[in-house]
Amino acid sequence: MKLVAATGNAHKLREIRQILQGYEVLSAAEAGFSGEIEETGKSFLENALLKARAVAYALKLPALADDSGLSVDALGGAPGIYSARYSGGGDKENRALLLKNLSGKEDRRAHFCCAVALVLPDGTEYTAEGRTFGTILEKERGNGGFGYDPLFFSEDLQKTFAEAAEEEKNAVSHRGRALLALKKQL
Ligand code: ITT
Repeated sequence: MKLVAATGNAHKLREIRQILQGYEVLSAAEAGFSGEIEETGKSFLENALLKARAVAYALKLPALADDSGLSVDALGGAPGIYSARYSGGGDKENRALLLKNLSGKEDRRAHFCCAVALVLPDGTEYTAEGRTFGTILEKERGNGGFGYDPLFFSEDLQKTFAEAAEEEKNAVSHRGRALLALKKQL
């Protein structure tokens, strides 16, 4: 099956391609999509659907979107759906703000959430969600991954996602679990 990944995030695209081996996954740019999609949804699922629909209908090809983020217990679930835009800067600034907002807090529990949506040009929609649990360290560890990975100590792996090999992360990650659940429906 050929599908377009409705994402502008190159790290996500790389993980989606590794997880969905056997599928031909084109980037939105490769498929000729250059539009901007405003993420106005109130949940991961709403935003994933919004992105997948925009690309599927514009290109008339099956489109897969991922909306994801980090929820920190002691911060009432923040940054949540605003994870990418948390600090107004990039990944590094987002991690610095997270550490600042958690300074002095004992409860470091957190989880990543991922909603995926696959929309076909005829309007058929498939969705799935995945989660993965861990804690937020006080200092970064590891050079792999992206986003909050160097601070996220995975309960499953007993190391940070940035210290894990790509296949190790994908086997337990929110994205890996969401895409596996989606694949089962196809
Ligand atoms: P697209 O909307 O174009 O797909 P985006 O990066 O804006 O790209 P989101 O709105 O879904 O995507 O925001 C996801 C953010 O959540 C991402 O930028 C990271 O900060 C964080 N995040 C999601 N999955 C992650 C992962 O596996 N590891 C680390 N951080 C992650």
